[in-house]
Amino acid sequence: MDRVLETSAANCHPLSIPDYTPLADLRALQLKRLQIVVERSWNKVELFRKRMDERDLDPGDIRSLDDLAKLPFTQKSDLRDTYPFGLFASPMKDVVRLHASSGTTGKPIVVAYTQEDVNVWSSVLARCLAGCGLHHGDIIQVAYGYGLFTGGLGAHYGAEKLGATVVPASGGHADRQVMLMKDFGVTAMCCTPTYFLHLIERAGEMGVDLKQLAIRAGVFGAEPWTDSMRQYIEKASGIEAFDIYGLSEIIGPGVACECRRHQGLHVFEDRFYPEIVDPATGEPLPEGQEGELVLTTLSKQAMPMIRYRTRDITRILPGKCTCGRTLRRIDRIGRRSDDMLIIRGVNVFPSQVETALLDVEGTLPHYQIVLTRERGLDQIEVQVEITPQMFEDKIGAMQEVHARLQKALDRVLGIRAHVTLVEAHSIERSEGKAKRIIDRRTS
Ligand code: DLL
Repeated sequence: MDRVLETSAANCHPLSIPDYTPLADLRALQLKRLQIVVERSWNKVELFRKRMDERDLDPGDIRSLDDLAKLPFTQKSDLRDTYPFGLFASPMKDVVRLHASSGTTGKPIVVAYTQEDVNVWSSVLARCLAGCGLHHGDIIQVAYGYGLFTGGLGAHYGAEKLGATVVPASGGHADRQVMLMKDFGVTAMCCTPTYFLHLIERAGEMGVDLKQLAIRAGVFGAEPWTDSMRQYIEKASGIEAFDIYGLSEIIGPGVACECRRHQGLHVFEDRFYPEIVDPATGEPLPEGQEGELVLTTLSKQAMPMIRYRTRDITRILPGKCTCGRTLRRIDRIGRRSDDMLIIRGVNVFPSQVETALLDVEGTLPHYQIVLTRERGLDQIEVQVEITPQMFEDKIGAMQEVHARLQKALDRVLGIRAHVTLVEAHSIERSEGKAKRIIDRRTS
């Protein structure tokens, strides 16, 4: 297994050289690109120009990176309101690709790429994969969905750019995924963390020991997952698991990714400028403080995004990563500002549930949170799968797991959740983003 850690631009993959740009040069590059993208948006995107006019601003007002804070935010509703092509800054004849992300309601949001945008996307993805220790000669299976979702094609083009061999498996067909992994000598997997959990399980049932296969890395993202989940995956499969972050509005996967030091996710900030703001007021927050991630695309042509409110909660980690990259790092994204459940006045996040349950032995990382309302009062039930051994064991062992889980949840949640232990496999497996919350409350 390749455990050599790169420490400087001198021995990194050629595509990763921008990761090590000296800070002063990086800031100068960011400002130059910011000025160009603001000018472009002002010229080409009606909504942006209108908002700039309302603030009495024009592109010439952006003289430093701090001036970014003067600019108006963009949010998901802006994409919905201008559906499908209202925020494009390039004519359709220059758009080579469209993707779309389905929201919870109504129409999807549509995003566009010029050829240059696709090239940039491929190279940031290649930089992600290189940072995970992958290179020419690796065989990378892409089990993110191919299609309008950005995961599949994004990872595919990045892996090709890296010079690796791509296995474009797309999502689904777990048995076939395991077979491909084994027969093709796959060395890395790109999929959602919950889908990989499913593959670990299927491999076990098929009598395939992942630890005996060539696979050594997994590049997992598109949904929140915890460090406890990483430990579970690494222990069960013998691979090194990496967190990759991104969103369609900005480019897709490849906005930020962990390196082999696993000390946060490096933001490819020569392309995407990160800010953290107070989710309630929109005021910028200092480094180290947790808040909402706001991103500005510094070189996107077809659909630039200025100060896009991601709703994802994280912080910029202070200090430098020991890998030598100068790119700032964000903390793992555990939650969104809009996935917070308020149960009887108490804020509850699914990630708290995940951490609590994975700490209790005998449970499996498959769970669901079911919300109901009884006589006007919200109830929360956490359904957790337990290992088959535990299920077959004496009642006493199950009661003990139940008690430990109840205690762990009481501690993190601050309200009483009803714990239900369920048999392995009874919770539906995801092929993409897992559905953790079943809301049966009727208002
Ligand atoms: O999920 C892009 C992607 C594909 C990222 C493959 C990583 C790997 P969307 O469907 O637009 O795009 O969803 C974006 O997913 O705002 C986050 O809330 C969440 N998300 C993505 N990656 C992570 C992650 C893709 N590593 C939304 N950790 C984002 C936590 C993530 N949440």
